[in-house]
Amino acid sequence: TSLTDFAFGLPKAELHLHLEGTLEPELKFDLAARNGIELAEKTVDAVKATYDFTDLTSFLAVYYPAMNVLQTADDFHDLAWAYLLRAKEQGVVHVEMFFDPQAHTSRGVPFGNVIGGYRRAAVRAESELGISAELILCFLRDFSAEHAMTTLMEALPYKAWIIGVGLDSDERDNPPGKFADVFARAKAEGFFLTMHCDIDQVGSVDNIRAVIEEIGVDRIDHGTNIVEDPALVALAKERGLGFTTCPVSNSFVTEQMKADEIVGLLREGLRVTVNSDDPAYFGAYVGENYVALAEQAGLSQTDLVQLAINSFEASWLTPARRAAFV
Ligand code: ES4
Ligand code: ZN
Repeated sequence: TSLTDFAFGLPKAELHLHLEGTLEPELKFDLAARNGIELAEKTVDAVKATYDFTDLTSFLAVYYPAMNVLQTADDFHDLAWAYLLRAKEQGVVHVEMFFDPQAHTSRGVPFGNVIGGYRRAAVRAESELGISAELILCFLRDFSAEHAMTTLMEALPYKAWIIGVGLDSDERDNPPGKFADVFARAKAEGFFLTMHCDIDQVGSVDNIRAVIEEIGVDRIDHGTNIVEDPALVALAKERGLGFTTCPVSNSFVTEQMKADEIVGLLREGLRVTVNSDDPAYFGAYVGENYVALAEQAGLSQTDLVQLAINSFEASWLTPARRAAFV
């Protein structure tokens, strides 16, 4: 349809994308063969049959074990490169990609393999695809604050390759304040800050308040439960905070896309963006997320243009580089 063509053709930034969430079953088989790993599921259909998520916990229980096939720098490069080729087809011209180093270092993979491979793909994207690509180091919130701090120290030699830090994984009993010191140190080192405030988590709106008022984030990942507190919505608007929403992801980890919340915030003038989160698992890359939201909420082409403009305005591009896009 023309809506699909329009959505895919729009130049856009993707700001909420987990590289480990781009592992398609076909590449998983290739990497397993290369590394001599035996997989329980033998066919693409058998792998996809395990993508039967009802909430965040059941998603994460599939997501982490799949990463065992990622071992060498080439593996990480190939994963990111496959994503960047898909992103190109979806109109992505700038991307800020999350990666989860602790999911790899905790199973014995050197930090350098992870970032070395990802960085090589990011550099290649600029020269071969015309996509500017940056990396955001995400801490796992169900690991300790000490482990996060150790990971931040491991990352400092690679500071020039990392634009910001984030926080993901299981939000229950792992509120933002647990990582206040880590994020204060990251800010002092010059990193931009963002944190996940996942959909409908216990105490979600309290966590959103904390990331804004206590952590001082530059952006919020998901965060649409902010609609429960109009005063906080007003503050986020005043600060021009970006929200990286992921409609199709929402429909997997809750029962719906949360289109009313996303579009409501967009209409109120907040810097709402649309992204794919874990596209290999949720079956939708960023263009498909624009289309899904547009169809669900009856968005116009003008609305889609606003979402694309927001994606650059909420990005961490320097003003000079941003001006090349908007
Ligand atoms: C994630 Cl949907 C979601 N929530 C929290 N952490 C994540 N890591 C990858 N996808
Ligand atoms: Zn996410």
